[in-house]
Amino acid sequence: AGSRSVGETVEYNIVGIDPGSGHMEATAKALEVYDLKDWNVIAGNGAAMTAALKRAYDKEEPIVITGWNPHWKFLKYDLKFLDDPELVYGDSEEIHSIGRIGLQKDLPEAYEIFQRFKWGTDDMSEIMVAIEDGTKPEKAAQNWVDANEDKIAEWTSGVNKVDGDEIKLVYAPWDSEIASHNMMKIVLEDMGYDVTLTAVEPGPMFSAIADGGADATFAAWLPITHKTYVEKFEGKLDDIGVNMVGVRQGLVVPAYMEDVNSIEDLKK
Ligand code: PBE
Repeated sequence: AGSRSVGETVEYNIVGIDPGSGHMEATAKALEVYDLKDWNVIAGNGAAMTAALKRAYDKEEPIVITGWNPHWKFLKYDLKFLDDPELVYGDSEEIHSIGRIGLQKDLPEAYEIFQRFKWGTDDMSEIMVAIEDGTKPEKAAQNWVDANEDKIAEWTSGVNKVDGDEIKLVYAPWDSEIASHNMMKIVLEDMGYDVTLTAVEPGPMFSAIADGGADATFAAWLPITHKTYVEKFEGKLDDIGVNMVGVRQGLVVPAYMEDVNSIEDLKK
């Protein structure tokens, strides 16, 4: 294998995820910016991507995926982000909580909680790993909630409970967002809300908030990942605040691919 290029060893394929995700848009751009003409990005979804990663990893075969952190794959496998000197995938990203216009007026208690909502990458990872290990998302989220009363009190203390007010949360079912939305569903239910959780594709996730069909999402990765959506719906989304800092997306390979450390190395 020594004389083969990285591209040859993986048939010039990058294993991507769902078509509307920020990952896919950024990766299409990366192929242009780094002049990777021979390369393709295979669309799929998060589960197909992690299945392909597991197959390759178990045999110590090369693979290039679109990846993000927090994600359980970084705890289960020894992986690395490829350097991105042109910052196509951004540097460090943040996850924002986004509401529909009018949410603060209509559901002020929930809005107050969303303004204060902030947690760490370790918190989200804990729920993600439990789910990957076979715990149901609702149960994994409940376990985290039960173990983190102090943290949740920072978001909810002094906020009045409500009596069955309906609230609709919407999210794209990436592993990270399955964790956060199941967690927030429980927090809101404990505050008296009747919560509907709906998983949709990324485009409909943003359009549902923009047209008022859904109340909030905690899945907006910015400033780069979901820039296009936020610009498309400018003026129709309420950017409530940052719920997590220090998150990252990019191209990811197993650490055993020792000669591949930068996206530029894919050209060799
Ligand atoms: N992700 C995880 C999403 C955002 C959250 C990086 C896979 C994406 O749109 O690419």
